[in-house]
Amino acid sequence: MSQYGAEQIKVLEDLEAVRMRPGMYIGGTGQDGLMHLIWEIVDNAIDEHLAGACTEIKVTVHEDNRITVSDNGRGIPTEIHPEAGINTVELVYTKLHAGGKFDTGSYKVSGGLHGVGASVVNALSEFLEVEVRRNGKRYYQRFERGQKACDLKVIGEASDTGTTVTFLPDRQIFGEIKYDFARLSHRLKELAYLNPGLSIHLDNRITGIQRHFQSEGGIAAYVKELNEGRKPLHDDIIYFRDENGASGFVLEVAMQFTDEYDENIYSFANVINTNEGGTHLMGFKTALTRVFNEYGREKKIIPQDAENLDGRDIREGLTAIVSVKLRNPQFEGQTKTKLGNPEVQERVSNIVREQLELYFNNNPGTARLLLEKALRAQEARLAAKKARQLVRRKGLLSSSTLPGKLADCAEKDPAKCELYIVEGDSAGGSAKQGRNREFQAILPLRGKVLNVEKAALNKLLDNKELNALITALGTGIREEFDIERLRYHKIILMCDADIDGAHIRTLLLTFLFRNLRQLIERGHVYIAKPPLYQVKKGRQVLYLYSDEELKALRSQDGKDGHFEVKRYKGLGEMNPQELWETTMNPEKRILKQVTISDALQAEELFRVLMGSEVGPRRDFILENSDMITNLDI
Ligand code: TSJ
Repeated sequence: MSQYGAEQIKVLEDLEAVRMRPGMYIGGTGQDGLMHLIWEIVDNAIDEHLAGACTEIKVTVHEDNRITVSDNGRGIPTEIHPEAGINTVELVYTKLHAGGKFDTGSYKVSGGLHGVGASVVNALSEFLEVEVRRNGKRYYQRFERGQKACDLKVIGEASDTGTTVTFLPDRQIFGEIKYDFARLSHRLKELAYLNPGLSIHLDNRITGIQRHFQSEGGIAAYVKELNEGRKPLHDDIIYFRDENGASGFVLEVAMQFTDEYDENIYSFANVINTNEGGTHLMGFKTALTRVFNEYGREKKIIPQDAENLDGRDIREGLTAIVSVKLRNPQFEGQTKTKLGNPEVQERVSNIVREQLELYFNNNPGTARLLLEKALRAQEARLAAKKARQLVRRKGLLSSSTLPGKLADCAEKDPAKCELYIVEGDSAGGSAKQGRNREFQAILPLRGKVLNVEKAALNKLLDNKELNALITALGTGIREEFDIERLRYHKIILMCDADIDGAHIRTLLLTFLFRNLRQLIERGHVYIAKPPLYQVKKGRQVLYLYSDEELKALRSQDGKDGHFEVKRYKGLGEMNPQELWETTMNPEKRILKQVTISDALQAEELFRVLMGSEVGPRRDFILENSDMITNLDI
């Protein structure tokens, strides 16, 4: 009894800690935090699938923002937990990190911010209800803001087994609740590819979109989809899987080379996207480089006197997925998305070497083609390097040929300089007048021109607008990219807050992602957030950046509501002074730093928007309906 009391106090303390500092547990209380709540719950169902006990997962977004996640697994054990003295369901929901306690040796998805435990979701939800179907019975328990609202009870009979969880994120913590539907369906689709055979349903009652994700083809099918719209250099997807019975280590690789220049390698550990890479990715890359060079030398495809191929030469145009499953993943890095387990590198490297050698021996035609492509890439890289050295030596790196549209700044130290890329000539004009010309440069890009030509990204290099951008940045692109020559350390995309603006932003991000990726990786790229509303209250002028702020203002000032609200339709409507005040003044402006995962998403959106299939495009537009409502139809 006294032990139970102490246990209860600990639970309340934990709850309090989570509610006091939600960011520590779920990374924030914005979109990211909301997404974490969903993944935390979904991951539990995925774990059940990885344990071989669940084939179907259903996610429902209700009109009132409740989320339901349901699986057909074994059902959370309802028995009294021997150590804790309470039923296991309650344990899972009230004890921090309770997950591992009754782990059965499956591949827990407990990486990074995921795996903080269902109790964290519970603590941050207005309410959370669990239904467990098990032992022929339906059990039910409810919690409110993390605290038990009733004991686990039997509410009926069950003919199947499974777990259903429904929760409503707490508005006290998250404020207005707005899910990122594009992200939600992207990740569920990814999970379906990473777990072949698993059936995942998404029923979004807010948008009215229902989707079913299921792939028998797994990551090979994923690579195929990623390469849609590109020209593959070989028809087949190179695929292999290796499972080690003793350690339970699983490696899966799917890859295909295209005639593009960029490399797209996605790596996963226990189905978590390891954005920052890690030992599995290192192992893959070193093996790839080694096999290409060894095979190329052996077959005399690489000339005797030629340098070894560099990894970058080989990976040009490669789309690949490297997925590992292991028992004790260590996640490191800034966003906990880098796999740290040291033993993994050699394991992966050995398997990839063996399998790729096998593939090359069985497909000598493809092997030769890929090696010749890599040799051409090497040639181009070496030529570019030589040209650059030549130019350097001659001291011809002056900015004499900067584009005419660029209004450059006075400051010469790149670390202090900012480049605003502005949609449209009229907004560009206001920005030029409103800026601080000491350190802010303006490059207006005509959105229409970009939009017309967006169908063929390769052709973008012939596009005048983008050429001006490349010249202004100073770094060159792809193989010639040289970060040392970057002329501005902040590159700020300033687009209208409507769907056209979103289009252009997507296009620009995709362009940067494919051609100047380091700019994003190193955190040089930002998105400016212009205000949506101007509010005049007598002499006072306020700028509001979201509908929530407007709503808050209206409810606050409801009574003396004597104000004029103006909705900005675009940047062009702001005069130079306003633009400076709201969007360019470093003291007041809101900038969002673009992460590589933003860019990845933009890349995918781009493919969806430009792709040949109409269905996904329509779904995307519906899933981003908050942008649509901003349109003046
Ligand atoms: F954690 C949770 F509550 F958030 C949650 C758990 C949410 C959802 C949607 C599903 C689940 C969940 C848990 N689905 N299936 C399970 N399975 C178990 O907890 C379980 C069942 C049986 C055994 C066993 O050893 O017999 C072990 C486990 C871990």
